[in-house]
Amino acid sequence: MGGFRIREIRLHRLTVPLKSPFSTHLQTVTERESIFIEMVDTEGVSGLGECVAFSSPWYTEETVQTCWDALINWLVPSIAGKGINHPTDVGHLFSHVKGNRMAKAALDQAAWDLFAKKQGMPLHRLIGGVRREVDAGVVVTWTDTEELIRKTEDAYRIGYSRVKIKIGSGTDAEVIATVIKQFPQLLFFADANGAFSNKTLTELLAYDNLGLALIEQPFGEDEWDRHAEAVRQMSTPIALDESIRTFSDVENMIQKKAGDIVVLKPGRVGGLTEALHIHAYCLQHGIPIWMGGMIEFGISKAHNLAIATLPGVTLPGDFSASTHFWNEDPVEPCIRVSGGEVSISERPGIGVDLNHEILKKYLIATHTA
Ligand code: OSB
Ligand code: MG
Repeated sequence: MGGFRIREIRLHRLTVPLKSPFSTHLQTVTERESIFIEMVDTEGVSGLGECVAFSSPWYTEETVQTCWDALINWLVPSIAGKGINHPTDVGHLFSHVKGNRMAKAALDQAAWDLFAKKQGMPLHRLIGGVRREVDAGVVVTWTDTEELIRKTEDAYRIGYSRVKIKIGSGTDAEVIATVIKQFPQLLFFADANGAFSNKTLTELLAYDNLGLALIEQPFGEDEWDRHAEAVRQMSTPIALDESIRTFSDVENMIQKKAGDIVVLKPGRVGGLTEALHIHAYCLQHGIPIWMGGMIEFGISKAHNLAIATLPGVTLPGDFSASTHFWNEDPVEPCIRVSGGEVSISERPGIGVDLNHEILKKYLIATHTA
């Protein structure tokens, strides 16, 4: 019941400028390139997915171009015209393609959205969500203390209850301590994106006992032992982001005690099917999860919001209003933050549609199969 047969898969490749540059020690992002997937079944029902790779490999090995190639040459052809009884079938149809998880995730997501629509059910209900509202959280990038304080104050005024501050190897821990003291009502995360990779643990220890709710990814993605040492020596919880590329990375984290918390990015681990697998495993092991962001559009954010309604997703994720990054997000409705929360759509599927008017302004290529 509720299965479908794929009639057509449309790829929309687009580039949208960010409202303001997103600068970290790794990269400055000024425009966001992406691939949207529209999967249409024989009855004309469609599902949406979004590829979260970046234009260049500064954050992950995959890029928009590697995803575009993998999708067109291998992934789309292996599911075109196929009957799908359940979205978990999609992963099996990809079993002959190694890696390329970001490309796979976009199709996996589209299949889940389509499947939920066929059931006439919102995705969050289909997967067992327990919340109708999700806490909003915003990320702050900054170059000087003044900018950090101004942006934190803006976040507080808009109603965010959680602020994620990007830190780099040159960041002064005292500055972070000052901001935390200035906004006692806010929950603070610090995201290092591996900046402590060529530093000593002593330098990281300066960030302990500042009042941070967690420190995200202090070391490199493969530095399990160094993360385990940080977990042993610090009272601030360590959350792993870049290190969590697959289910077995989560097993590794738990076995090696290399992290206290998982930052889940479904678009990076291969999609919702793999994300649900990780979620169930973390719940079983008492490991908190929160939903990470990658400067996405409303399709990926809607998929992530559905997962954020699950039990055990207890910490506020990277869910800011669409207007935080975008003048125009090519989907509707846009994400709104009200009273520090985002409400979850009760429409079937992920609850967002393409805004073709906006999309066509930013399209750079299309492919239909
Ligand atoms: O490390 O969480 C990260 C953006 C791009 C790549 C990596 C990261 C981020 C963010 C943005 O921190 C969070 C968001 O989308 O709100
Ligand atoms: Mg991160």
